Amino acid sequence: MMKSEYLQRVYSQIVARDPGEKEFHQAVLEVLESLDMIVDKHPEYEANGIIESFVEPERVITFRVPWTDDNGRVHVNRGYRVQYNSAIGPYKGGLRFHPSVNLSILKFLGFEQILKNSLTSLPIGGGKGGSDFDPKGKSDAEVMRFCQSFMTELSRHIGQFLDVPAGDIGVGAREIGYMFGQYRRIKNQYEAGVLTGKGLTYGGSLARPQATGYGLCYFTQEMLNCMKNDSFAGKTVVISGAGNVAIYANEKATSLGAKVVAMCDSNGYIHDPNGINLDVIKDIKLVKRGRIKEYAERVPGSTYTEGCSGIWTIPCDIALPCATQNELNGESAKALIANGVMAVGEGANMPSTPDAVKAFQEAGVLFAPAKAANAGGVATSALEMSQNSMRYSWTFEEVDAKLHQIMVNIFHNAYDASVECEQPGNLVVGANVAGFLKVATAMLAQGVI
Ligand code: NDP
Ligand code: 2IT
Repeated sequence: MMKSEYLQRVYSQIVARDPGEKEFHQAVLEVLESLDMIVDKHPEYEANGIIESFVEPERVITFRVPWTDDNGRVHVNRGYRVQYNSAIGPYKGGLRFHPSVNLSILKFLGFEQILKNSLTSLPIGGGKGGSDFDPKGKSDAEVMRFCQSFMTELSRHIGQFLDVPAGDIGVGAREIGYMFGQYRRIKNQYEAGVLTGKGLTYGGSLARPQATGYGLCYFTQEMLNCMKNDSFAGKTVVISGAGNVAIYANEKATSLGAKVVAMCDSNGYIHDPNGINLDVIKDIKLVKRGRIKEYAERVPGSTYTEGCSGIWTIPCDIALPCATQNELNGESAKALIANGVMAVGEGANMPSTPDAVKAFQEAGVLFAPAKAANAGGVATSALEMSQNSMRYSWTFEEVDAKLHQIMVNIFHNAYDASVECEQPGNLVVGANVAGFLKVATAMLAQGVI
């Protein structure tokens, strides 16, 4: 808990106002604990209600999403967009389609997105949205009808200068394509910069699909290099998830000389001591939209285990949780530490529970928090917006080089802020403080709005 009475009061207020939003409370508490290091030096925050404004979304939109399945049955899902903070740029952040989606999850994601987007150094505010729609087992035509219905309502609330959604869990190139088509039809204008993660033929950026996973590895590599004079070369890596972030984290870690021995989906995990054959994973997940279990049937020497948490009992040097929030708890952290893990890089948003983070920090494990380590995806989304504005496109190498430089800069900004807060190497504090200072300065400059 925070020492500052001001921060305690703000935290008590959000818990009282939004009881039951446990993921949101968790994300806010971590940030306020970090701000405890600086808030006394900035009396202007309290005088101007900056932290109260910072934790309260500028706008929350919820709406009905009716759609018809292939048998003619009508389903009604709930759609959301949390427009959290636009002090430094238009709201920016992904859309998540998953049955677990609720306001608490989207508020935690939108809140973290403000700080993440600030860390990228690019002019983007924070937002998040999605639906409790489950794309699993749906036909392409069903997904298309859902996306069209979702965008029919969302289109009133977004725009290239207002709010720019992208992908997240359950939303990839297919969904972005259907949503862009519907937006273009409704608006009768080609507004490429309204969504990012688009296909290459209609305004997408090269390297955006790879960006989150690659960026995670660039950040982790810089952290290993600067804090332990080490690298990915020769290391054993465990990656949870088998989606967009996990697949490209595997690709980059492998190209940096590591061996990735385990991955998972929400049903279970595979262990391949010889190093995972990523072509097989891509075929199962990206081409066939199948289950990871199939890997063990196709690759001799590998095994499949039902259930996810056991993945963290596999010995590794580097762990990259890339599936979902709170997937790595205190017990899993202890297992990783007992097996000698040296670094953890968060590809997913808030994948480690607070007790897991504490355990890693107390054990001296290098810890790269999500809002810094996975910022490469949204940073490259902002580069997609730049290319759309210029009506131009950069080569893969140009985008990748910018992404690499952005991740290196984020590491150093977070590290330097941790030193200024007298907690050198605590990148949780460093990322929260560095991300916050820019947003707070922009909010102060713009008055009480
Ligand atoms: P995808 O939908 O492509 O993949 C998600 C993966 O995580 C799947 O393998 C999925 O398994 C697994 N997963 C999802 N929910 C659970 C669960 N409850 N338990 C176990 N496994 C689960 O999503 P992304 O790769 O895009 O996103 C992964 C994480 O990265 C999320 O936390 C997201 O917020 C974060 N992120 C994404 C960015 C992006 O650009 N896409 C940018 C920054 C962060 P299954 O298929 O069985 O559901
Ligand atoms: O969590 C995230 O940063 C994302 N899902 C990417 C958001 C974006 O706008 O590219």
